[in-house]
Amino acid sequence: MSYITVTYLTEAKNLEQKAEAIAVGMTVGSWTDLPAAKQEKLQKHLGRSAGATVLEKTESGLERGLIKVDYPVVNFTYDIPSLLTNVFGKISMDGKIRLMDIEFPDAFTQAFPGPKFGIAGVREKLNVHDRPLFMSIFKSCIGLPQQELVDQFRLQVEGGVDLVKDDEIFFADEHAPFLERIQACKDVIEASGRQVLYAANLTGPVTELVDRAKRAIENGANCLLLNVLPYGFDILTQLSSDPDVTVPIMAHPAMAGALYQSSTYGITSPLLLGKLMRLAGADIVLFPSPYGSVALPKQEALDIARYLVEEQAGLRAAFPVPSAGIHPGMVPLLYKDFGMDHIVNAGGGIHGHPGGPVGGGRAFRAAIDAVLQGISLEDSVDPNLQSAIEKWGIVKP
Ligand code: 1AE
Repeated sequence: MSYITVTYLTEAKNLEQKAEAIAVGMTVGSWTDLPAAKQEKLQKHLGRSAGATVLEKTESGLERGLIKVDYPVVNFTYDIPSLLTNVFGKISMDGKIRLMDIEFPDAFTQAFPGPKFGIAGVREKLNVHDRPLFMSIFKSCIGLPQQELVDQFRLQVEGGVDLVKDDEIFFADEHAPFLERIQACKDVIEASGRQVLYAANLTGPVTELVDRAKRAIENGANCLLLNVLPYGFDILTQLSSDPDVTVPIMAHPAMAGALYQSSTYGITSPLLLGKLMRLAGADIVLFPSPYGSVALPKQEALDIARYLVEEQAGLRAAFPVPSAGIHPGMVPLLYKDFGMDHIVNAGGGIHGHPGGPVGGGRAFRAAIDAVLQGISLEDSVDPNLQSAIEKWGIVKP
């Protein structure tokens, strides 16, 4: 029989018994009271404890630690709503319990589309294979007339970015409607002679998102941004598995903090933003870096990136994008921690440069070049990079 193994952090009088209780309660409901004939019928649906590790005794005498529960794969349909409801539905409300990790049998993973493009496909679209990619974030888009937005886009492209993403809060876009700004930004990309991906924010009622994505692509969209958690993981899977959605999907982590911030409740950030985003089909995944604003503990950010790229039953690797508060002086540290296959991403660190978005973009590109050439940022002669260092300094690895 094949099982999905789930690790929880919890507390109880006896952790081993709690694991048994969850294994039965979250699968067949009750066991010892069932007549033998019913037990025989339900045996294949019955969960089992896969062990408990006590980490400490609490002041009130409880055991606090990790428990593992095996859930039979036959209890699931192959989608993330079924997965999360089965392994962390009702019990997420049952006192101190945190979903730490989920291990899948390969056959389960392979039933998901995963990223359609992944790292290799995104690099192919941009024809950039020998350096980390570089992305800028539109800032102050709400209420901006389309022409000003397009001018801002042009400056970002001129600064040397590979990707531009909409601000994720950009929903009310009556001044620069979705399809019109996609067409206008496409014209800017074509005029630049460069290959640039523009991740336009896919918004609207969830039932219309797949159609809106297709219309966007017909109108020249070459990448789409999705606020995955507010909409739900399943719409990401619907988009990535649709043969007509032929562009990379970028996942924004909006609302993730509500789920991962507590050390006692919720879902760990590596599972939420790493494993599940990739399984559901994100090609590019933003998450808080360990150094800037809204920072994550370093090991968590590294674990998110690891889950996005490590071998996983043949799923394509998704691009890690450690984000928030990034400036050019962080590029050596980003490279040391996340390596060649990540996307350097900044909003304020580009637009807030003394030379504007063009200077900001060039400063980042100079920082990336310096790191790849083994030159320290202080020794770079690039004037845009030196202005950035004067403003923000260098964060040493
Ligand atoms: C983790 C999400 C980062 C994000 O969406 C964002 O807008 C960052 O902006 P800056 O680089 O902090 O200005």
